[in-house]
Amino acid sequence: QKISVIGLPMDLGQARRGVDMGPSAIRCAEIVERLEKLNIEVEDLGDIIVGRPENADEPGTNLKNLHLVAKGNTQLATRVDEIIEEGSFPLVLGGDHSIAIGTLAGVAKHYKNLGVIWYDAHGDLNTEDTSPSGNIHGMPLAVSIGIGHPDLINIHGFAPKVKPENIVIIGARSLDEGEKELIREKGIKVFTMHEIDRLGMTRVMEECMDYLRERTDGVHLSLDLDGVDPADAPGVGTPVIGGISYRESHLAMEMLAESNLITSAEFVEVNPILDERNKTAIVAVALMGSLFGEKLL
Ligand code: DIR
Ligand code: MN
Ligand code: MN
Ligand code: MN
Repeated sequence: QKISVIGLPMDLGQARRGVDMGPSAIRCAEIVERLEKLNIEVEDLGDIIVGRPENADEPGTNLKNLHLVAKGNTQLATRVDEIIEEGSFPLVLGGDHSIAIGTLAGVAKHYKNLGVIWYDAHGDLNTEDTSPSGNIHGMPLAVSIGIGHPDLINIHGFAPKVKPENIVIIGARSLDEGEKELIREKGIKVFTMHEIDRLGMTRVMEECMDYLRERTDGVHLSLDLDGVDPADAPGVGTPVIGGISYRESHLAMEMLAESNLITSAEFVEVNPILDERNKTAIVAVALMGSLFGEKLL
């Protein structure tokens, strides 16, 4: 199968500038070459152009940069939709995690029961009312289940994109109060760091995949590099200690590769300005290699 790489170099969903250079850093770490070595056909569609904000505050909302975030995601949804239409696998490079709004909009059109693996230190389940920051990168999962600003939830012309019971969050260790309530209310499945410590990554992934296999007809992997421990992935805007190790992440990706469950993926929040010699992009590319079937022997 063919993989189509597309970047959305947007940093407007959060407060740390520089994550718009994520797609470039990931290409510098040779994502295309890495996947081609696996005898996969890869096309790089380049990046979507994002405008610059004229002023950060938008009238009538405390969502930061709402207009431009919605615009970038609307374009991304169309491109991702086209990629799947052509029978290719969309691999989306961020950008901050707000870009998952567009990815999921484009992907979800093609599935009745899309599953989502949300690999992240955070829940990204905030709304305008519960968000402590006003940053849209803390909201994309809520938006995808149809909760949030109409300009975001209706992107690509339908809502919701995903059913709450088709979502699995892995690696959570920083959840806001409103997010915890939503998780309980909607019955979203979460493997926090506690479960990863207690059960081990192997069992967590087995349970995750068993859960999704019986209820979904496609699974999107949304991997926020801050899910990985900051010792291994320091180049992120909102690092949280006590995360998933590089080895555990590598194992998780290899298990996903073996399962053949994943039908689309995105890697987000790589910020080269905050990084150490592009380490986080290199980790992202290594994880993508494993996800697409790389093996040592
Ligand atoms: C926080 C941070 N929960 C917020 N979220 C992050 O601003 O909503 N998500 N960093 O990845
Ligand atoms: Mn996130
Ligand atoms: Mn995060
Ligand atoms: Mn390995």
